[in-house]
Amino acid sequence: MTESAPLLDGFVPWPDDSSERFRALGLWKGESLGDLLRNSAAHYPQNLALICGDRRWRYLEFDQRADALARGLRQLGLKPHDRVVVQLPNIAEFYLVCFALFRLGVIPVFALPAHRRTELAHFVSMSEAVAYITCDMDAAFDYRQMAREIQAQHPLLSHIIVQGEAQEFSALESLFLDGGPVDHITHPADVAFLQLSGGSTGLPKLIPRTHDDYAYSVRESAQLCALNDTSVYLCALPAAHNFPLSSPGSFGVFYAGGCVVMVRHPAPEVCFPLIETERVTITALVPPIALLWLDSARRQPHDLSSLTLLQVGGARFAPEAAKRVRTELGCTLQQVFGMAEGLVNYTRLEDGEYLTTHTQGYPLSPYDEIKIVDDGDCLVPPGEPGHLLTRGPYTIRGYYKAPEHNQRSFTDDGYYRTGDIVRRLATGHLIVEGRAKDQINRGGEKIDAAEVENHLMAHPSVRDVALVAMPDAWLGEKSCAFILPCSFDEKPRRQDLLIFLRARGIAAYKLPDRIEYLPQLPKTGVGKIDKRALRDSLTKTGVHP
Ligand code: OOB
Repeated sequence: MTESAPLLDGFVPWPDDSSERFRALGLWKGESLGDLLRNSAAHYPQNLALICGDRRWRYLEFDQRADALARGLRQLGLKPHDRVVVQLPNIAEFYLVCFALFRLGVIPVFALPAHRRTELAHFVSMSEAVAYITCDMDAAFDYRQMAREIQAQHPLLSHIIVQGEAQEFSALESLFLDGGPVDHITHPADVAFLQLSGGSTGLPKLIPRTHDDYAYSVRESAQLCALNDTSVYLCALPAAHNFPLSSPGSFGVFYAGGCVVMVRHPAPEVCFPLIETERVTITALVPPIALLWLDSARRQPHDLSSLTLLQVGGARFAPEAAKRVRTELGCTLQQVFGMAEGLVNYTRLEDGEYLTTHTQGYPLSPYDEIKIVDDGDCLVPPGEPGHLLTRGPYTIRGYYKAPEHNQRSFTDDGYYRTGDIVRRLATGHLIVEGRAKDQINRGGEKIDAAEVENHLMAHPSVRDVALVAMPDAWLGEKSCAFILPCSFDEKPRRQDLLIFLRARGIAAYKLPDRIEYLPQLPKTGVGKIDKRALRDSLTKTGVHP
């Protein structure tokens, strides 16, 4: 640990008095995320830590493999504060890469498997990454080809490391070097990794999470969910997302000495047999997958009795569906309303049925501060809906290298403007009522409307465009693009627009689910596109805003 080394450039730390307070209260313990695995390897060396396909690793072996990879990555030339974009499917190597990088003080930038060329290129350039770690193929997509295209545009990207058939790139398997434990060279107050924000301003921002703050949220979440060394967690959502990573997620399970079972797809056909054979006790899903599980539960032959806790979060879970969890899956439901920027709210295991099915819980930590305010930042009366602002021991004080954006996203006294509209019950539980940010929540996958609009505007036949959310029974929300074509008689065909968007290299979930053409887009009094009128027009018959 190098106490005096400067923290990552571009990171906005907590003010000194807050940091001192969090340390004095014992919330920030001065441990790095690399220690999290090291400690469990010391306490539970022979406990099963990870199951991935045929591979079953005990803690000792897991820890040693992480060290071996750290040595190889160090030999390759990676050094503290270097940034490395990591894009892996749900495979065991994902965690090895995480812990190896944490131990080196190298900073992973977590991309999701669905991200494509333009998004990856943006993460690489924003973080000035020196390396990209990915896999050969997944879901019939060749990540190596994408790596070639990105590297051609980004000469600073010196290393491409591929799990599987590496072709001309460095094979991840070749980077495991035997030797003793790797010393932690990170300062716990420093940035451990960069997460991606859902975004609402055109381009995703990077979220710097420190060892201290993240470890705190992991430990507290593990305790809140009563994890212990017999817990078995099914990681069915993309492993790098904050929910399955830390709420309490895999890291919470590693902290508690339990076992993580990785699965590449959250479909019931894949997950139910694993729940039965591995005696899974807890998992986390987004609402559309939870619905799929509920619909399949009755007609499947597998024994799901080991499952005691189903966490659902990332998007609104309808109370009618929430009520079915206990009866149809036979386990406790926990709603989780969190954000990669920090704050996570949970319904508690001891909450009654109403609170569990109708609310999104309350903050993890008694030191989370929340305010519910009107458009002028004044507190709303108790029980009324308003904008949710928050600050606390694990909520960031600024995005990475984004000073202008930070002016808008944070108050002067450090509260993060979540963009969510919530209401607080007398019990303290929050209900998410809506959203003020220009984002579409497609079953937990966040779509930045401005980002997709920018891509569509690049099409020569599009004069103007607005992307809005439309209700969907399955996903909660889908996206609809309203297009003002340059010539109404020569409208671009829907199929051509989708081909155009795909060719621009963006994740498939961002492609509009529906496209409508209008001779003009409705405007508000100040001349902005009236998205509310467009959204309303979708819920009425016909489209005549
Ligand atoms: C989680 O994190 P992100 O960063 O992908 O998305 C955060 C946003 C929130 O601001 C809110 O708009 C929405 O997703 N959201 C929910 C929700 N959970 C998240 N909206 C309604 N109900 C919920 N339960 O999505 C995330 C991070 C950690 C734990 C869980 C979810």
